[in-house]
Amino acid sequence: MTDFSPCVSGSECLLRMYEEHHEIEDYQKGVPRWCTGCGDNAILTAVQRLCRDENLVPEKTLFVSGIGCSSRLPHYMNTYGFHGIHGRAFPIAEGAKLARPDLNVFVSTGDGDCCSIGAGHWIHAVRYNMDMTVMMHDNNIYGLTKKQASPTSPIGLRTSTTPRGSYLEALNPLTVTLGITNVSFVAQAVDWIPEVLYQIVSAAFHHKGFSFIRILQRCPEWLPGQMDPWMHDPQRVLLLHHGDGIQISASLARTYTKMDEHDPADLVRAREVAACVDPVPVGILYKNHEVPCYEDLRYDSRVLRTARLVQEGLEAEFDKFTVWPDEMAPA
Ligand SMILES: Cc1ncc(C[n+]2csc(CCOP(=O)(O)OP(=O)(O)O)c2C)c(N)n1
Ligand code: SF4
Ligand SMILES: [Mg+2]
Repeated sequence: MTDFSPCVSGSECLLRMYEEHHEIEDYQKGVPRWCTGCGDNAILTAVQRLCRDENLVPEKTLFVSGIGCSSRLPHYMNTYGFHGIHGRAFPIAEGAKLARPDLNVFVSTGDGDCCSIGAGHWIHAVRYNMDMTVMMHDNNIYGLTKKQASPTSPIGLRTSTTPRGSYLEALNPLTVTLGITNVSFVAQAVDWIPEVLYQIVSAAFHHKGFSFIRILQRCPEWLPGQMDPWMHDPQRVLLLHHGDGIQISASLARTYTKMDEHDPADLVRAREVAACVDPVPVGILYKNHEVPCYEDLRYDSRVLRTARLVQEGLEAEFDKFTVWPDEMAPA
């Protein structure tokens, strides 16, 4: 909240308000290049709203991504951003968080980026449990590279790499994440229910630890109609609600009548719910505040890795390998 008490003049108050209070436009940048109807637009809107509602300082906020349509998200945030390399969003985000634990770190990754090339990093990132909000945009396909099968493509899906239909059962990112040591937050959202998507992104942001959200995301360009069965039939969506999870508004309850009270502290039940694909469970599956964050184990998080500290550390390391002329050698 803005503190006006020490202001010496009205103009200073106004200046302070201008500096400290942010509108949604303050987080918006450029015009998204995603296709019309792409679910990535809804995800972008949800995080921009969250930044506005939490009044996040843009200079203390970082969006990291890998490669893919979904990974373009940092370009549209007026914060710091790192459009990384394919499958490597997690190690980049982890490095940033370790060096600068004061930053709000968000990650956007695709189903290919996270579950194919980045799968090794995904497993270890869950185990390291560093404090960041992860949005896995799952459109069941490689969108950017024009319709190759991804690990989450359903069996039988015809793609450019599986013209006769994919042969394997889809990987379930929720059950995988829930099986990894130190898992601390897992949720599922869908791009077409913005009210719940927003609540989940907000809960993930407030959870201290690695908050993994799988978001079912429409790709009308390569898989038109892929999510229609769930989007057009509210009976095929199971809303998970709880005092420590998401709240269902009266208007939402009128449309989505299939609901379950699910306690996010119950890991065994979370794994059962996560295995269900129809109806698709939407809500917070698991939350555990007790898992330590790697950055807290490694460092006193109050010590910021400032440019000066980093430079001193690097110089000390280089000095170990310096061959000094005799007269200059340190005593
Ligand atoms: C090392 C490497 N391998 C392959 C690629 C090509 N490539 C770019 S994006 C992509 C898949 C993207 O799919 P996904 O992560 O699901 O993102 P989407 O485009 O669907 O949002 C691939 C294979 C690459 N850029 N780098
Ligand atoms: S190709 Fe698919 S995922 Fe990529 S921008 Fe278009 S609709 Fe979105
Ligand atoms: Mg994809």
